[in-house]
Amino acid sequence: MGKNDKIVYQIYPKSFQDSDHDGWGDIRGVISRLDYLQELGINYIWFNPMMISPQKDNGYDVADYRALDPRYGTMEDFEELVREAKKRGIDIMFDMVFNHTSVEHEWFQRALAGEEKYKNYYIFRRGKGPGVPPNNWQSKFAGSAWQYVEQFDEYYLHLFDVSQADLDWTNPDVRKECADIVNYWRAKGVHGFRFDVINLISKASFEDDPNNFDGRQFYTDGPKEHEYLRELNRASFGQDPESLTVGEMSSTTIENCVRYAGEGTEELDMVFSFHHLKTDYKNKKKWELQPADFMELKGLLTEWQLGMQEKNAWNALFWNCHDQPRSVSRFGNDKEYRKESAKMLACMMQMMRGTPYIYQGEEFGMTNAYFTDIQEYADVESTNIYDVLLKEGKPKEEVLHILQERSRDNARTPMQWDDSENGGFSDVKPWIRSQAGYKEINAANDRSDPDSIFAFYQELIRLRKTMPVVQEGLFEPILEDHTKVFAYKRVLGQECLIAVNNFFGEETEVTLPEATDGYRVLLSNYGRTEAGQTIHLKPYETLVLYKA
Ligand code: TEU
Repeated sequence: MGKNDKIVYQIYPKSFQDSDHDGWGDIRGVISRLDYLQELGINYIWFNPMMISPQKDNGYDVADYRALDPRYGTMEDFEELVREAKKRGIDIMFDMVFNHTSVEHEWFQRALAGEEKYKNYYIFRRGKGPGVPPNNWQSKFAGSAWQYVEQFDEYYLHLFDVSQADLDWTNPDVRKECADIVNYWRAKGVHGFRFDVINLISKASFEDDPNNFDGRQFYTDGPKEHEYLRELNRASFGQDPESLTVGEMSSTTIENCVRYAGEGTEELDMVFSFHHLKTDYKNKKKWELQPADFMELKGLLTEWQLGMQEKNAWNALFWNCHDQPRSVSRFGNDKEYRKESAKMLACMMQMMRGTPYIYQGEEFGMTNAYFTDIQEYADVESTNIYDVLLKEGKPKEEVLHILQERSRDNARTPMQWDDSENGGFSDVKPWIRSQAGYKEINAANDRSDPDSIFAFYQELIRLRKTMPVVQEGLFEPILEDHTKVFAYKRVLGQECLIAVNNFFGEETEVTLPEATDGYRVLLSNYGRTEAGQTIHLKPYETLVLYKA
């Protein structure tokens, strides 16, 4: 499958590099930064959607799957990008948004115009009575998941924004269209595909959620999921031995993921699951804050490592993406221990079994944006929830604080290349404000330090590419009861690697289950060169030991 030595770098194209002075990132901007990515060592780039879109949800509302939004560039620019990336040993992964389309998509427009064929591409249902939607499901972006269409006296389903209408995957024409779109991009030289919320495409039924939750139990990991994925695989990327695929799995289970990403199940190569990124949700609610529950985090990561490994299935390894606040602000300390904790988090994640994903800016410790005014936010989820929380009676200061911790825009601010205007992203006002701290936190500044976070990432990537134990070793948790440290082994034949990670800003001690004779230090964020069986760890210390 060729996934073992892959390291994927995620580019949020709107915020990576502007080359044509419109405050909006573009493909030529990416081309100008390929040398940087080659130096980092990654071998795949995942791009968030760059197709034609009204941008209600930053490109996840696709209006034409085969055309690039001209703000990103032309098809020629894209072809050049594919060639230039390939020269540097880098492949391209595209984002396929197949649970829904924009309501501006031709299919939806033709549906509205009364063409039965296209109406059947979507999920239209009668309401329960005048003004009452078909069921009580809630949109993930707040409010009912149903939108009334007067001329049909029916509602259409939108699990996300009202401008994102869900496709009806029970319709074989829809499934064929999606496979054709994948094949279209394959012909352009794209080998990688990330499938957006792909475990929501099979809806089990349309009944009311009896528990008054959002309805997810009826549309998550639905009855035909595995069948649809196998069909898509066979009809498209499965024909490419070089393909690399990942499914974004919302609120999923290990039981389903061992099939989505199992060896030989002919579905996908790997999955993104999000349970570990909810350990700082109070009562499982995204908009209620609490510090991350370390033991829960450790337990979940361990459970997913073991559960997937047992069935020969494969995880994507990640802390960050365009939907998540920055990990160093969330699970580390973005002030006095920013460098140490950024390195520790990276090492802890990337030495596990799976394929690492690095989100732009993570490689030099970008932090949350800490916007102080609602006007600075662009994300539809953030602006919607702002209104909802105010209506619920929360004071404005508190709501702004919640957004500082939880908004997706924390990850979406312009890439901080250097200390020039807007962090070197653009010389005109960017579509979203640059972070206040870019003069200090930027790639150039980080790299001027011999102990840079960037250099640490380079080393992690080098280990992934060259060491079979990192690629294939079995994961084995150790020190499971330690309340400050996440430690594990990776074992392959005689080879053994031990990773020890202090998650806290205080010193702590560990005693490993075995003597460390024969082990050497492979990686340290404190310049440690040797370690005995008992180790006194510094704040946010990470350490990797290795024995052949
Ligand atoms: O996200 C799916 C998703 O459910 C979440 O990550 C969501 O953004 C968050 O939990 C809301 O609280 C994917 C994309 O990654 C995201 O950017 C899109 O907005 C969404 O699908 C719709 O396409």
